[in-house]
Amino acid sequence: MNRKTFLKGSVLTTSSIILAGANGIYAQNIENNGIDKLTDANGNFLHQPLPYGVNFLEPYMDAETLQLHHKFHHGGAVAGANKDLQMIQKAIVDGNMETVDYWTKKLSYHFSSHILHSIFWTNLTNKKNEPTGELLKRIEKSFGSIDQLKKYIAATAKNVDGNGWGILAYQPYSDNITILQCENHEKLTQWGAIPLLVIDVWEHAYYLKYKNKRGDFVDALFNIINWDNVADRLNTAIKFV
Ligand code: MN3
Repeated sequence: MNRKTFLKGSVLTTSSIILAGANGIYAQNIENNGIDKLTDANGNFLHQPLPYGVNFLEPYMDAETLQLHHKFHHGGAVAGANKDLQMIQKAIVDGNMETVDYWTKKLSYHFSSHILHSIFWTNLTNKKNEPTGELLKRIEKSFGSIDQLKKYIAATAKNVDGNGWGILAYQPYSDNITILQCENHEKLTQWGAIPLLVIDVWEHAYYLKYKNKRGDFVDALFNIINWDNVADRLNTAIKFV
């Protein structure tokens, strides 16, 4: 079965799957409607297991950081988002609008964290690969070259004030790829933008191994970016919007 046939067949599945891509094994986590599976049948947020073992991204991302990051930071966001949903439902039932600002902001923060972390794990691999196809075409159109894009998104991530993310997104309203410098998990976005590649620069993402050297961590990440996954995300975004 070639990769195209496999991808076509995979639209029938509803859980995370591992595909053998052109450049090696990589994680594919996009559902048949083009959206990652982040909730269960009742609409409660799901914390999916990592698509690989905790040693998979060594030495660039150490096992201890990956384990703590996924279990407690991502897991905490999922638990938080579920609580926020319950509290909003309770406020509606109770007719209590006093707390609406608080829980709405909390949900935006926690759910955005859940979305970005879910994408982040699939954006990483231990097989070196480079952008191809439509992704490469779009990168060259918008940024000149892959090296220029890497420089731009690296600087964007390194320069986040406090905790946040560097993000490459597809913006359907301009049919273009764009860079975002996200603060926390939910600030400084553009409406409609669909994240393709996300770089977590919260201190919890790197401090155990890289200490205060955020720049070294961001540079190291370029050894483990799963460009096949980024390309799949772009193709899916273009197809489904
Ligand atoms: Mn994080």
